[in-house]
Amino acid sequence: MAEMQNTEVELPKVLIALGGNLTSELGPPLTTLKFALAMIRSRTGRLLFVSRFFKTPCFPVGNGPDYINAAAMFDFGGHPKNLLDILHEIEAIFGRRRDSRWGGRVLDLDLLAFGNQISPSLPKYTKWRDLPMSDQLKQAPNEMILPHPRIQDRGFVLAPLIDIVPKWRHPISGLTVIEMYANLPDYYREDIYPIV
Ligand code: PH2
Ligand code: MG
Ligand code: MG
Repeated sequence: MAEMQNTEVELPKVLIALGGNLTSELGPPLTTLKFALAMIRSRTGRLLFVSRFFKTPCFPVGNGPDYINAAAMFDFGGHPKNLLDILHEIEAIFGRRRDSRWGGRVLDLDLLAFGNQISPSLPKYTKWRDLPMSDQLKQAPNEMILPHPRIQDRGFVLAPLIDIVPKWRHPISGLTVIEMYANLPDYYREDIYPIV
């Protein structure tokens, strides 16, 4: 009889970013984010590694109140699109309206990475990653792009990631979270503080 194979399948590791800067029906952003994490845990059935919660200046500066940002990691057995649907449903439950691009929001759940998956293709990923800042305000992809094209550009995403996966490597650049954070211009790291 053939040797039994080890049937334990390693599930893809998922990284998500959480953010909010407006009060929801539940309360201030910190309260909303904590509830959202509990819902993600119950909807995905997975144990989350969760960062501290950081107070971060609104980007672009002057566009609204400070944000609370956090990051989480877990493994997930479904398709990335299933997870994106779950994240969008949770945003909707908390009253998020998906209208204005960089306006304030009660809850923003961004899928940053799904294992090392590149989606829908490397050229499309590269196109969005390299979109000039002036166009980022006007254009948004209408399909899921993985990894999230802005990971390396945002202190408010990288600071929480340092808490949970400092050595995680970007699937395309190969840079670690620490290296991406170090590469940011100083002003993108300013005034980012853990609050709890
Ligand atoms: N999200 C945005 C726009 N600006 N600024 C901060 N500090 N944190 C965010 O999460 C954030 C933002 C759009 O998703
Ligand atoms: Mg976002
Ligand atoms: Mg979003």
